[in-house]
Amino acid sequence: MSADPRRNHVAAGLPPLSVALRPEPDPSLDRLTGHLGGARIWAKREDCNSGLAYGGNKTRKLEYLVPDILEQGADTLVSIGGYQSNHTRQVAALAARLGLKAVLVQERWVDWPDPLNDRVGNIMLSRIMGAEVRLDPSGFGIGVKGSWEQALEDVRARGGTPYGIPAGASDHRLGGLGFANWAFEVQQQERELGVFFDTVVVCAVTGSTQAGMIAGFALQDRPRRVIGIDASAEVDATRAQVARIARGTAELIGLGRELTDDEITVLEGWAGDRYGIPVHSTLDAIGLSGRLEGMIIDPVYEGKSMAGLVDLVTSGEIPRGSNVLYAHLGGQPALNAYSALFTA
Ligand code: 5PA
Repeated sequence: MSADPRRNHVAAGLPPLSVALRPEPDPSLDRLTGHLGGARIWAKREDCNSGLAYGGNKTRKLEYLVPDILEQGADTLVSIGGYQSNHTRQVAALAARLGLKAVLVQERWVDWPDPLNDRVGNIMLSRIMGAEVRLDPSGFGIGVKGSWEQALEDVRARGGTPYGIPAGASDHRLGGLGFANWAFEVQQQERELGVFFDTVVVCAVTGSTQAGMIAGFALQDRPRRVIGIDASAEVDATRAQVARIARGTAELIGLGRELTDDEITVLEGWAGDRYGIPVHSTLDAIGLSGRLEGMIIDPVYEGKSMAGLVDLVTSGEIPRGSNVLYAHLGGQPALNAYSALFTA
């Protein structure tokens, strides 16, 4: 047995840092289902999946990076996102929990006029947790950024050992594993609930959330649709990234066959023109979830994927007899940077 209890966890085949809360909230969204009058809607609530700084989809992804972080003897996690990145907030929380430092490059991904955009919500939480926050004027982009490479270099130059975590923990060999495991958790919940979710709706931006799900579900016997809703307004880049990460994750978990193109569905139509800027359908979806279910969703990600779900269910594209699982991936702290939207 290692002196480090997290390593023993890994040896026992458990996530190295188990931060998930169980049992989860009641997954049925009956009032929303009744209102839309079509398929039955359920939600798996990643917004309340952890006690670690409000949780969210990054909590699951990062759990699976911990062995590698420890193995490499890193002392500083280095990551990147927008000012209101949920991901970097989770990196700050993980660093705090592991006793490491965090350097976060926070770029101006969204041209949003709220004057407290770089002060409240996620970025404030990261500062509270002790992260070094570097504001950078660069715009949105999910690729590797020079500012992030510079931050890694700076940590090395001051004698530290950085561990680089790309945007959304996605373009990382292990980035899809958290949600591949999610697919098996869903299967377990289905047994308990006596239901089969034939359709899953999930927001996609850096891609490893949907990609992990696709790979995980592909290992199961019964096929289902995993519909990604692009929230980046750059659907081709999103789709390519989801496909690449899904294939890499499938190989890692031993699928033993190549994923086909029709297993990778990323739809556009609800992102508006730009990442991070809500449109009418986003605000309608936020209002519907709040008023009918007391379920809070944000204007950057979940408001857009919920708008997609509403349209797909209303139009019958997801048919009436379906059980559709909405993956609520968190993100509410960013609402604080969008207060101007909700004054009435
Ligand atoms: C994010 C991402 P993927 O990036 O894995 O596709 O997930 C999209 C997504 N919902 C959906 C919420 C609440 C999210 O935070 N957020 C990023 C961030 O920096 O926070 C990676 C972009």
